[in-house]
Amino acid sequence: MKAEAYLEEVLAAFDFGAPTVGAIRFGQGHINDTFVVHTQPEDRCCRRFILQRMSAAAFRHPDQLMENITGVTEYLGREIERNHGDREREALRVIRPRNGESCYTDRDGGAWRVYPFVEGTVCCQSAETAELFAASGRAFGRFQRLLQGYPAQTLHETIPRFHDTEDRLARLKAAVKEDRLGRAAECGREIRFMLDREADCSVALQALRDGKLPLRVTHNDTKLNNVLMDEKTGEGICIIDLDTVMPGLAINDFGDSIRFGANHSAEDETDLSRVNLDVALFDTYTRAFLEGAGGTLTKQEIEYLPWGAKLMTLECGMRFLTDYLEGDVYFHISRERQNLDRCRTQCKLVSDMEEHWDELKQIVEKYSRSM
Ligand code: ADP
Ligand code: GN1
Ligand code: MG
Repeated sequence: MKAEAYLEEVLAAFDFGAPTVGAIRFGQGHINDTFVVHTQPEDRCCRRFILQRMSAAAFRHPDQLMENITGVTEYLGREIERNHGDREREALRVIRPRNGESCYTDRDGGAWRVYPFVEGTVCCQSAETAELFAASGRAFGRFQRLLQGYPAQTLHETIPRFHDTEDRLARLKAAVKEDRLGRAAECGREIRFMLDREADCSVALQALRDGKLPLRVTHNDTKLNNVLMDEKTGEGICIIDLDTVMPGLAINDFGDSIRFGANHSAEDETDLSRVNLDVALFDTYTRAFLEGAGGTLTKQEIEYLPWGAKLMTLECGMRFLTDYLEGDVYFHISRERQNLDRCRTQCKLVSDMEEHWDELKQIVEKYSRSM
């Protein structure tokens, strides 16, 4: 059922500290149902909260997911304080429902959570300026650094095999074979594009298996719109969307940001001539990410950064295509063929990365040498 149908029940389950005056849909995430809740305290102006129904299609165990998020946000809060930061602004904080759990389960089993709205920030859908993109890179690099000491083994795998690119390809092949909706015929070019890159799908995983890349606590969904930027200074303030914080590869956190931000087009742009990898933005982000990570990454991780970019883009393309073939059951869509269009932009970006591969390698070498 649509999330709106539960709002009355859910709003009553939390103590917002003042009467609520409404909840409206908010943001441009593809996964959760997000609302902004307005309250009206008697003596002060309106306070806002973020209310989210976690996607049941994406997350099978919301309790485990919330255990990860409460653990990570409390840890981040302490680290931020230790660094003399403002934990209320720089880290999310889970507001528990009246029953004391970490989230509220509605009458049909939907899981809902609340965070304070981080005020005075903006959420960008594209890298409007290189400075903003750099700010997001520093924030994601810092995230990596702050969580360096977090006990990774205590984290649940909220989505099994999330960035297992080999498995993503296997799932695409299965969807093509089943072709539930008869859509495979119109995606011949995209399917071939993915199959032609089967060997690539193993590059990072093999490096992990060989001990060349370490497992770290990673965010795993480092789109530009998952970092809130200070509306005045443009600084990356708070990393949000912590649903996929799990043990993973730092190169994937780097790579997903490049996939989404190092270009000037929307993820579902239909005019592919407008979809181009911006190598200068790749350079900008690399420098900022490494600066934020402050020595956390090994030389080998830095060397593999271009692979992170290519693999996250290829994998995301496969996921959009799989979802299109399966009937758009995972990524929210607002129009027909949106997931196919999203897949096509990813293919275009992968091609661009291949074309500029030597330049990308030179950029990371340049920063690796200067570290
Ligand atoms: P999804 O997984 O669906 O992307 P997100 O957790 O990223 O969900 O939230 C969707 C959008 O809601 C974000 O892109 C951002 O605009 C907004 N948002 C989420 N949390 C906060 C917060 N604490 N303060 C302000 N805005 C937020
Ligand atoms: C989803 O949740 P959101 O909108 O930030 C997805 C990412 C994809 C992204 C593509 C949990 O991100 O993995 O890369 O869409 N999140 C999940 O835009 O699957
Ligand atoms: Mg998001």
